[in-house]
Amino acid sequence: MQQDDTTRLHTVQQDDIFGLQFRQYLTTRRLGRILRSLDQVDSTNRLAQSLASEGAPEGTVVWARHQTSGRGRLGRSWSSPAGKGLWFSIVLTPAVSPATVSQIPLVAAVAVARSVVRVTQLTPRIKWPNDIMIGRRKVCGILAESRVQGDTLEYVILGIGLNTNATAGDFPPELTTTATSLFLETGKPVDDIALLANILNEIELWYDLWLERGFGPIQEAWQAQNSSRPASAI
Ligand code: BT5
Repeated sequence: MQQDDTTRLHTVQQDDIFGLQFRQYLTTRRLGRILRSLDQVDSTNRLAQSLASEGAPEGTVVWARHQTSGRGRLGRSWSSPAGKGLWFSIVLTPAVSPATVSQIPLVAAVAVARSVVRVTQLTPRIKWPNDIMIGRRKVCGILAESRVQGDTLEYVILGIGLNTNATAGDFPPELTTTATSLFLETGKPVDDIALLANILNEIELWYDLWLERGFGPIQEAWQAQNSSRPASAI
């Protein structure tokens, strides 16, 4: 772990205001029970990876208000303006074959899309395999990075970037016609703490379902989400 990560790491305690508010909404057994909250980090995926390699338990979440080097897939970057979105990563240690790891972004996409529907009444669409779109604009990107030793999956870092309160001027010029945020779509400010807890609740439900019953229910939910039916009707 880099030195400045350690100095800025903060584990949410029951007794601080942020922790109380977050825990009021959180109904999970594992996800988010350990939450590392930072003002700034290069990449929450990079820090979560470092924590996982030091033995951080399943469900550990790293959340930053600002990422200076947020990453996408294949070396692409993820724009993460301060306080304008949810930029977070979850440590997962599923007892599954490494071959099934590619399903995890879709598990997360189904869960995030359902939370977005519940909180905003918007109708997001999941673009295979890891984007959530509102109309033709991207509101959320998902990046799963895993560590495999031999045939064993050691951990997966599930990184999620969701534009919540960003306005058009918060995006770099190349994204102004392709990106959107929940605020831009609804005109209403988003309570990031409540939404983060809500998303973690939903991811745990779908992740447990996936562990128990495999990809079938996820695929059905994805297809239903992308048909004209609202996700709440699934
Ligand atoms: C993704 O990659 O969409 C995965 C993004 C994952 C970001 C999260 S934030 C928390 C965690 N920590 C990290 O360091 N990363 C994860 P990809 O499919 O490769 O899409 C990247 C492309 O999306 C870029 O090349 C841009 O075109 C576009 N993009 C970048 N930032 C965006 C934003 N904020 N909103 C919408 N589109 C964006």
